[in-house]
Amino acid sequence: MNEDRPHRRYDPLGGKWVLLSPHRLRRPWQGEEREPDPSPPSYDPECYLCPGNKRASGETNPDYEGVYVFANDFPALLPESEETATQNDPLFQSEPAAGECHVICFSPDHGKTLPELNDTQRLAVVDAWCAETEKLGQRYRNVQIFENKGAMMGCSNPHPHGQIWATAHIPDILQIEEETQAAYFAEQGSSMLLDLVEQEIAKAERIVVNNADWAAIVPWWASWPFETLLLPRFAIARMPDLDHGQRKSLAEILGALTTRYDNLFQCSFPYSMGWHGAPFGQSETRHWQLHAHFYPPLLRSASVRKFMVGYEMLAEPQRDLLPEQAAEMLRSVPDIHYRQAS
Ligand code: H2U
Ligand code: ZN
Repeated sequence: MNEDRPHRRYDPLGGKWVLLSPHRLRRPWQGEEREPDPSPPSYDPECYLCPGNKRASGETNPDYEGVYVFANDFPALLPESEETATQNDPLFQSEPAAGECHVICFSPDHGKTLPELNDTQRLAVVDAWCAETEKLGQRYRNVQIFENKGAMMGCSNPHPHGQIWATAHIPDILQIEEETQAAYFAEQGSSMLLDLVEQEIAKAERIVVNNADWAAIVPWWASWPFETLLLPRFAIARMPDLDHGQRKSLAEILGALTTRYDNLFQCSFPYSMGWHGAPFGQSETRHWQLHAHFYPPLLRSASVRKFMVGYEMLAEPQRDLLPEQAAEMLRSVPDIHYRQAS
């Protein structure tokens, strides 16, 4: 295949196509010349997530020292209480949606996001993700862990934090991944993402970083310019099943990946990231492989982003930069965070 020519690549996990137009932008570029962002303060008296500060609800945060999880004051979902009727009209269907929303502060330090925390602090975040998933998984089918980072992604506050939404229903994207992985397992007799991670490590062209347990790749079918998929190299369906060693190596690779993101354009790299694992209450999970998606919006600099508009909204995602080039760019930046280096 001539990869300089427009072509489409298939996403076997998401069950969709992406259009590649690499001839539009053949060579990798350097980020614009600019001053690196200054470090934010480690405490902001106006921040509703800093320790000891008042939240919008009027509640005061404790003087927390590590990770701090609290029930979202403006939850998108409510625990099952009043029955909302299911409606089966073919044109106007509806069903009740019960759930819970929590906020997770990664650190009391207002100015340190994942790449600037140390491995012990990142491990505490991983442990909290596992504990919350395990707890909520006893009551809900899906526990969605995610982090919205940066104003460009609509994040309301720079304090390092993520969110956890647990739902009684299985959301659409999880349902698609359930079906694509189950179909692959039925046809191939093996796990799609376990097969993929070993092939990607052997090929090496789309790897960003890897260690003995994990690999971060720019997927063959990535639609965002610097999109990555974080994959375990061992079979595992759900986050709470990670053992201590696998959590430690996860904390390390999370640091390595997000450091490379920040170093690419010397800015606090915006993204939405989140974890996907087997829905709870389902015993057959051999086809399911835990993984995280990182979707960063930036394209050529700290301020120039890719817009998913026009053709993307109406037809299918399109990209110019090859995933192989994006992986190469992320591999070639230093592995020490630029703020620590300067
Ligand atoms: P972002 O991750 O998009 O910045 O959202 C932060 C969440 O924090 C958001 O869901 C919640 C908002 O509802 N929040 C509180 O629970 N309490 C507050 O005092 C402000 C924000
Ligand atoms: Zn803060």
